[in-house]
Amino acid sequence: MLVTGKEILAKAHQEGYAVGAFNISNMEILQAIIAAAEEERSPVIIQTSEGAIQYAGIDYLKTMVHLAASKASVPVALHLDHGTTYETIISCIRNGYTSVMIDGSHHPLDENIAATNEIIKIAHAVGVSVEAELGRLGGIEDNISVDEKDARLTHPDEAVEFVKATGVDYLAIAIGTAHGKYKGKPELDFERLETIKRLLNMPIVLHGASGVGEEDIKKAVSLGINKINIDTDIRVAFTEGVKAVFKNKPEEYDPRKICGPAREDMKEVIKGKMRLFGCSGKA
Ligand code: TD3
Ligand code: ZN
Repeated sequence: MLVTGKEILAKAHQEGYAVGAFNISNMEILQAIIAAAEEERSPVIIQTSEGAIQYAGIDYLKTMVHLAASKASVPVALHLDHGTTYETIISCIRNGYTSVMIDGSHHPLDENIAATNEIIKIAHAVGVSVEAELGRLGGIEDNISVDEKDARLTHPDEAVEFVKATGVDYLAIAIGTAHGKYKGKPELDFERLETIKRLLNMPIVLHGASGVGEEDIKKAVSLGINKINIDTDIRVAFTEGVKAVFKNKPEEYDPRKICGPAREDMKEVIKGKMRLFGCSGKA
């Protein structure tokens, strides 16, 4: 069934686990995620970036996800990931997304608050949940100073001010993860997470979670992360699956035989994430 992001994440916050938010850009990825959620009896968040909307078309994506959600026996939310333009966000609300992210993290605090509030007023009027982001993702490189680190990562006092001024439903914070493949090992600032969770006492979101070690993910969940965004690990599973098909049979030309095995591989990766995040059995 299709539900709001707030409904899924309020329960995760109360009970102390995280729900996977997986990016889709085609049918096979969506089917892999839904099958994994069904098999794990897990709630799930399906998200599309602005790039995915440009690639597949919002009509295709929303229709596929609405169909999948209506057939699914587990809670499914449809979320806009990293919404940056007013037009895209409003278009998602009109197209039946149940959650949107307004990413004003590159703006100064006051502008981020203003942009977030503009979206919240509209989204909440029609029962759509809102995620915002504070701090800058990108990870901590070896040559970065402590001061620079502190400037990038989410400041706990600013987080309190931001949430008070906006009433956002869940907040994405920067604690040392980065989008895409990691060059070095990510160093997560768990103390910062612990402080922010204690001060805010609301659902907290972790971006750039592909490639983060299992122990670090478990610790982040135990300290209050409730939504975990995964894209790269699924892309890699898809690509490796397709490569394996061609390695065995270079002359293969049936898309079903190329994408089918990759869909199975993605499903297994996603099931593993659900067990790790603690959302298995929570549907
Ligand atoms: O918002 N996203 C997905 C889009 C980022 C493109 O990689 C994430 O936070 C997931 O990040 P990752 O590192 O899993 O791709
Ligand atoms: Zn992200």
